[in-house]
Amino acid sequence: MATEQELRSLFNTLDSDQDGKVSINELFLSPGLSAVILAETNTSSPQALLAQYDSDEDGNITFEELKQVVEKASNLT
Ligand SMILES: [Ca+2]
Ligand SMILES: [Ca+2]
Repeated sequence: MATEQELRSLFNTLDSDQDGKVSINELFLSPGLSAVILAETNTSSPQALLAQYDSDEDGNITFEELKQVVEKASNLT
């Protein structure tokens, strides 16, 4: 379960270069944090996570994309 605030905080931590997008490299560089997201969304790998989150397929996850997936998973309270 996650609130939008928690999600934002998680996103900011994942976005280590602070460009407003989480790339696949940033997911790999943050294994502990990506594990939290993996648990929230029932995906099995950073690649699967990116494929699921990246709705416009530009190779990066924006906060809006992250939020949409968590909302779909009904984990956003
Ligand atoms: Ca980034
Ligand atoms: Ca995207």
